[in-house]
Amino acid sequence: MNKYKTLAAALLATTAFAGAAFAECEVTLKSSDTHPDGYPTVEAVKHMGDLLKERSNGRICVEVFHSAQLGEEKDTIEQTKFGVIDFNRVSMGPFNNIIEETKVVSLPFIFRGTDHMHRVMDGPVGDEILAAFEPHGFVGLAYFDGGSRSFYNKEKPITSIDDLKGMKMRVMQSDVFVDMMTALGANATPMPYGEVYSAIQTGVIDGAENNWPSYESSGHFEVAGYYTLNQHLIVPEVLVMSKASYDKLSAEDQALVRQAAKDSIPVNRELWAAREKVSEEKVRAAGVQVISEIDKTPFIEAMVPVYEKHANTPKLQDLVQRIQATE
Ligand code: GTR
Repeated sequence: MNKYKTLAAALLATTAFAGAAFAECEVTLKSSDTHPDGYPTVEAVKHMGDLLKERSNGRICVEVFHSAQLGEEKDTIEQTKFGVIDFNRVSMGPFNNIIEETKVVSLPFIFRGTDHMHRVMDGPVGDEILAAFEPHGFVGLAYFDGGSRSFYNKEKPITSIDDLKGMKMRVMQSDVFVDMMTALGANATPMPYGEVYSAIQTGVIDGAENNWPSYESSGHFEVAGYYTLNQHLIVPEVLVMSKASYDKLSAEDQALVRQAAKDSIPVNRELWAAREKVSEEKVRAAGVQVISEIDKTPFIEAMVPVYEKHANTPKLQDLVQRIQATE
């Protein structure tokens, strides 16, 4: 057998296996994730699928397509809206230009830490933001952890805001993050996650920003070896369902979906906490230079115009105030 025949046989075997795994199910719902198998978000959605299958007596199954097999986040969000994809686990970032409430929890330095983020998202503000997805064709189901995001680049250690001047930095496809980078003096380049590695490698950009697990699993640390722990963003991740797919389920099954999604949160949090440590150790061991001594005050002060521009209605300002007032 030549190489291609072997590959074709392997693919066929995987498909046949997947087919068998879902053969007993009445409905198999598709779920998308940009991250690789084993990543905390991917595993949490698989756990949700297991719960759903068990609680529906094997009727409802979820097939998780990891590693951006169904596309990059912005495109999969479109497909989810139309019910081509049933579930989607994405960052809040790519929703910012669609659902204005998601901008509030994507503002730089809005959360004081992961515990604060949990208290906000587990409470009434989190519920309100989940409900805001519905008029746009999505059912907001659960929030997952995305740690805190920091800058990395291939040129030099960033030790102060001045070092960012003129640097070409990738951001998620959201105006909030474009304006954040501009306010820091950098040149913001919005692009899909899957394009970042080669964009750094070929010099289209100098760097990007992300949490430890993404910096590690994407391999970006191999091409951008300076990581500055400025922690400008704590953006919750969200699991949504297509409203079109949700509406096809009975009320009982809809309740099963909502509960299974909620029950996957503790699994995600536990896996996340462990993965953050493992990823940090891995990139440090690979020789990444980590800059942890950094004064965050100038970064925070530079964000005033970003808040003014994006929290620009009484409703959004009220959300900002309630988040800041949450202990
Ligand atoms: C990751 C996040 C992804 C994606 C990615 C990015 O931390 O988990 O959903 O948004 O960042 O930077 O595009």
